[in-house]
Amino acid sequence: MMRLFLLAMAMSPALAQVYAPSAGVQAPRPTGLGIVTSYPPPDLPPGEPDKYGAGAKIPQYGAWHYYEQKPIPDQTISAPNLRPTLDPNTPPGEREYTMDVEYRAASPDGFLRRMSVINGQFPGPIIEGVQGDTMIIHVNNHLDDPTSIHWHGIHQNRTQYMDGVPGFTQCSIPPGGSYTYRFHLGWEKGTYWYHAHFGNTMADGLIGALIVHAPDDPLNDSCDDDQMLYVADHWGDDSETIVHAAKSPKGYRGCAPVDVPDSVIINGVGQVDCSMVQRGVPCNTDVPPYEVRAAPGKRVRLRVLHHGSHSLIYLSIDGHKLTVIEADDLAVQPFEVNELVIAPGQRYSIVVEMNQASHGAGYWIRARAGTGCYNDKWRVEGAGILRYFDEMGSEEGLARPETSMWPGLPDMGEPGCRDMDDIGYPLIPLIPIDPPQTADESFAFTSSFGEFHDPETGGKFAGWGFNNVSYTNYINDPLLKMVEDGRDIDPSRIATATFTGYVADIVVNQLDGAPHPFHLHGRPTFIVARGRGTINSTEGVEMNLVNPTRRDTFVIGPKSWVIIRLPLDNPGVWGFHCHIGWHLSVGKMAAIVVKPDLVRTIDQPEDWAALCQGDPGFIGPGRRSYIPPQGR
Ligand SMILES: *[C@@H]1O[C@H](CO)[C@@H](O)[C@H](O)[C@H]1NC(C)=O
Ligand SMILES: *[C@@H]1O[C@H](CO)[C@@H](O)[C@H](O)[C@H]1NC(C)=O
Ligand SMILES: *[C@@H]1O[C@H](CO)[C@@H](O)[C@H](O)[C@H]1NC(C)=O
Ligand SMILES: *[C@@H]1O[C@H](CO)[C@@H](O)[C@H](O)[C@H]1NC(C)=O
Ligand SMILES: [Cu+2]
Repeated sequence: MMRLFLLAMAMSPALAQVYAPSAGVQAPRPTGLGIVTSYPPPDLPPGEPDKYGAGAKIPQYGAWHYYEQKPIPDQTISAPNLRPTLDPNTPPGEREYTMDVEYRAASPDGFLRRMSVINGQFPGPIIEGVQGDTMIIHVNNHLDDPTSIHWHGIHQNRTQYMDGVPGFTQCSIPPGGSYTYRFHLGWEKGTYWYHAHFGNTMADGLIGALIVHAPDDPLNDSCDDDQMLYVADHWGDDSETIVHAAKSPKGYRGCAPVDVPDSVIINGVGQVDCSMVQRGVPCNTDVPPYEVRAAPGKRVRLRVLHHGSHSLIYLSIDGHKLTVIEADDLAVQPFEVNELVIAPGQRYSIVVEMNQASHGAGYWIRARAGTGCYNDKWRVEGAGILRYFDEMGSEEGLARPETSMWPGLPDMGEPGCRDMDDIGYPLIPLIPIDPPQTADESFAFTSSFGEFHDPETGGKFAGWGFNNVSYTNYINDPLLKMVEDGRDIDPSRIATATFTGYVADIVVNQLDGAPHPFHLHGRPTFIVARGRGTINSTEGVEMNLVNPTRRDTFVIGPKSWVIIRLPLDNPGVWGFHCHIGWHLSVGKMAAIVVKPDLVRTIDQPEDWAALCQGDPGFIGPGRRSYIPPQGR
């Protein structure tokens, strides 16, 4: 506790310095493209600077690093809608959306860059449906790179070819191409999201919420106001640049894991320290923090969605307890916390009571990147403002808050860097469901950073994977097609578990000293056991088989393990991967094949097959796509 308190104290001056109160915050959404401060490039070191890592520098790593920036488009981003609006009692039917995927100029945290966004918005538009709907979503790719959209948490029951993972369940949508996703909402309800699944291009802005409403949603009338609260760690460099650098022997900014972000953004807005960013790029030192506005006296539901690429984010609002009511899409027995920890891919709904002040008052929203989980040298913190705001009230005199942080959760050491249900908040489902009491199959995954063997070249390289295999993405020969054709999945291509029974237990031993969030495609899973160290067998392990928590994305802490119990009621070839986008895009992915015989009975639409025109031997994003393995 003492240590926590010191941590909070230590951070306050930094906040004060960056967000010194200024007169009259303009509340409508900042674009980040206002006042621009540009630093001239400093003298380059002798010789040609290596644009992928060597020579150039960034101060955190004791050096400046330079990366070639993508050309800045003329058009800028526009304001997204942040409130779901669809009535849960709408009769189900066909619900149609169009997504234009294109480049836009943006400075989410002040640093000007090219982003890839949907319909000109960042975060992207909220896609909404009601239970029983058929979603029809047309995606038009105006980028110079391939893309695909994954519907995170949606089951894709009998439509696994619509899961949106290139090299897995489809071939990517080429530049200039279009594809229509069509899928049914079965028993899904709650907060989901969508994102690009090509490389880590979701980090360039291809993300948004997907909300499924239902008339019998236990959370349907718990609040007076329902708003998105997107949080993410953010980088000024383009994802392709970062992944390319991460795969080089030097790593990105001299570091293979791409860990410390430039900033943390809230609803797409943040404040980078412009004195620390790459020189020669316009940087706005005066992006106002994002303001979440709600009327005094109201109960506000904030749907927190972490769409970032690495850090756990520790979220708190000064002076306001957070009542957690939903974890991923799961309604949970409500509980109160000062601070919440959320990993990339996860969602939480929190209820905030606007009972502390009257119109005009502001409180800091803090989003601390859990950099202590992998590097305790410095901190990156994002800030937003919770503003008490009457609709009829005045815009005058809205000052920066002067509130201070309350004791939060530890972001390092024990019990830090772990999931909520691993630090004493069990996330008990509101509607109890016991998992099947026995499993008829089991499989174990071990995952770690380490040395991998390249079956093609015989070389060795450092990276991530499962069971000693770093995923090689034959992007034009998707795994689903292989299973359909009755071909075996080459074990040197990806670690694969194949299940033909009714229920499987999956053990995951996570050997790294830092936490990783794991996402299972296809359906939520029961988390029946967790522990420290490694386990070799499920025998004798005590499992929670009475209403355990169930979700689609869970963190496994440093050097720890998890057992998930998976009902095999959804035939398909499902991705199981680290949701740290920088790890996913360099091979930390496994495949779970459920009932291959049934997979073969499901036909894909013709336009699906039409996407697969490229060379089946071509390797897409994944560990060995661009740079041959380095002998290290
Ligand atoms: C919410 O769901 C309950 C049943 O769970 C139902 O009685 C109620 O009418 C619903 N409220 C709304 C606003 O749809
Ligand atoms: C893979 O296996 C080799 C040989 O058994 C071993 O040296 C290496 O450390 C393993 N790599 C990982 C990441 O487990
Ligand atoms: C479990 O496996 C690890 C690594 O393979 C091994 O070192 C350890 O001895 C095993 N433990 C048991 C109890 O079998
Ligand atoms: C898939 O559909 C089957 C048959 O309707 C159903 O029993 C099962 O629960 C569904 N599974 C998922 C994960 O939605
Ligand atoms: Cu990871």
